[in-house]
Amino acid sequence: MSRLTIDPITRIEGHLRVEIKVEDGVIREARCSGALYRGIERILVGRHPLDAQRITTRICGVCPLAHSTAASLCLDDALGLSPPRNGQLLRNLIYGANYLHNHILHFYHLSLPDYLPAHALPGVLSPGTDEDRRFFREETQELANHYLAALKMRRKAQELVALFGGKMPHDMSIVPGGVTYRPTQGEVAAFRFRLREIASFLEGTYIPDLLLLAERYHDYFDRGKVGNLLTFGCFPLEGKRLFPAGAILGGEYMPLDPGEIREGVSYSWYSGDGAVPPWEEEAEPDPNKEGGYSWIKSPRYRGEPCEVGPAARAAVGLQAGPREFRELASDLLREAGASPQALSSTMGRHLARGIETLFIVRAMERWLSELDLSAPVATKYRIPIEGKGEGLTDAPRGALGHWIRVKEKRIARYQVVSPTTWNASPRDERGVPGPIEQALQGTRVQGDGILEAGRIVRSFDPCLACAVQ
Ligand code: NFE
Repeated sequence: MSRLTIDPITRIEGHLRVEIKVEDGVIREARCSGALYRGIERILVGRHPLDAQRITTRICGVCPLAHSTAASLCLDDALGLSPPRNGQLLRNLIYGANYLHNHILHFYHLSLPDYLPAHALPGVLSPGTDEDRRFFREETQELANHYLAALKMRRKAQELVALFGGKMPHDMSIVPGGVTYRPTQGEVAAFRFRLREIASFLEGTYIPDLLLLAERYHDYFDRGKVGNLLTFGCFPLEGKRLFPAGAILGGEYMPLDPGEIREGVSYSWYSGDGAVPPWEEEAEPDPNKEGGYSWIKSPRYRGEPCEVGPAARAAVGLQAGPREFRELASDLLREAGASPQALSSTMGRHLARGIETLFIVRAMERWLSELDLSAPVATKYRIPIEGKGEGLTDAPRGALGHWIRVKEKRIARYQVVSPTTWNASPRDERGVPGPIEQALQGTRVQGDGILEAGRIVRSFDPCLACAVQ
């Protein structure tokens, strides 16, 4: 049996360490490890409740809007607030822009290098091998050109955030009760212009590139599978979410019951054992814990490890989403020659990201046209002496939850369970591996496994800055 440690396996977004054991050309065992402790939840205790939104946006430079949104939903709940329709639309537009940025970044800059020869992208961290390259020379050149074009599109997506939300990465706009800023007519026009440019890039470049990748690497619809899927849904408007919440366990769709979320630390460097609801968790850091191999905890839904992210949103959307989504997802699945069951796979995740990126950009064009620039964008609030709140949304990488307890007008407890906590979690108290570990185990590999493991793990778009708090 050979043993390989890939550290870091992530191109940016913190350091994820993955260890695989390969025997007879198959990954027999995989372990994911988050090597950095943050302590953000502890920093929050004793502070003013509104600090939760300002501080948690600093968790991550890639998805700060996700934490801004989850914290604001959490404080909306604790303070009993309902943002006006205009505030909801603006929140969705700002957050949607961050989704567009994240998915273009993931496809072109974090994943494509896994499939292109190293010489095509000089200076980019390559998997260390040029095996299994399946594009013609002209296609390789074109994809490398699109790698550069995508950098411009990312800048435009960041400009969208800046127009309504303030300069990235620290938006100043999404707050409890709505947003802080009512854009001008000119800013709406500037937003619309950039959004159309991004939509053209998605339709004319990203989706064709994605379908080409899916065609050449079609076998990756059978690699890196998980099975159980979970989403909290996202982009609420008047009580309905553009992507519905729900789970698929053992192939069965079910609506979300947040009371079924537990977080365990059996193999994590924290005191304690067993699994508790996040809002009751009191685990203390314990770097010398016997059997521990990660700072990431092990969230479970109904006791099961669940993959979160675009595959979960697409699979649940196909069951319970709007008709436009079901049609778009079915069309692109058909074009890629894949079934809905193949969404939870290496290539399925890439395809699901493409489907939702198109769906989101179309929804954003609609939301923009619905803005009323003379109507309020926020509601007033009062800090309660005691209270509790829950903020559930989906971040680009999957289900994100924030939970708060307020006592004497101060934060008594704050918990964050982020997408990569779900996906990169270690084994739980029953010894069941986390989703990425499951996706790796059983995979047939050519050499030492570095190529296949990189492609599989990076299809989840792991972010370690978010995974450990
Ligand atoms: Ni740091 Fe994030 C997203 C969140 S992933 S990128 O998407 O929350 O754990």
